[in-house]
Amino acid sequence: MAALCRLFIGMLRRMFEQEKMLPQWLVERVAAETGSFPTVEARMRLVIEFSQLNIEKGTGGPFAAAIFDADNWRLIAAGVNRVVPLNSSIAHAEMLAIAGAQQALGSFDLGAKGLPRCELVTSCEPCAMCFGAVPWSGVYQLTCGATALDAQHIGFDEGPKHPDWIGELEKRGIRVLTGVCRNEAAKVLADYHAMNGLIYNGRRE
Ligand code: AZG
Ligand code: ZN
Repeated sequence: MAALCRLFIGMLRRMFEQEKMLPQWLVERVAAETGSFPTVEARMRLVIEFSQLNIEKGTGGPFAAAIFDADNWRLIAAGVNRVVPLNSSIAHAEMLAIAGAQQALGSFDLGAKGLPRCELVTSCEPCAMCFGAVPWSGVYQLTCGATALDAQHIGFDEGPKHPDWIGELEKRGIRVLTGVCRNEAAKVLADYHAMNGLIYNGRRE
């Protein structure tokens, strides 16, 4: 009986922790998205919609990312920026999308044998931290919307990234596409700026 209670409490705790990591609206959307997104623009537009919803619903910053199965173009996992609500500087959209896909596929390596090829689609080019996470994630392709300059333009510090970051990823066998629906992605950043959204850089100026 005591063991059963512990199991139940553990399940409840895990459910609660999972809900905190991603907002409930996104958990529900990911579960409901069973369709295929065969064009890069369709995948990016879904991710941009998540970034817009994240600011409208007040659940975090103006960034979103998702992992797609490149064999059938279905959504595997998504993430939105949760730095402020989770009090966590590492809760960037890309990090949460990668972690979610690794949990969903049961592998720390999304490039492992037997898994589908995985594409990381992000509403904005990765910052220095997320750039570092990409080679370790096992994704085969990185697709970006807005540029790092678009994020810097509204005050975000995207960190000291390698000047040839695309070349560094390509050297490791990761294809990189940039500027997909850039204007639509950058508009979310501009909207966030216009509504006086918090710019949560780690250091005071
Ligand atoms: C960020 N840049 C990207 N690409 N994604 C996030 O979640 C960010 N948070 N701050 N800069
Ligand atoms: Zn980042």
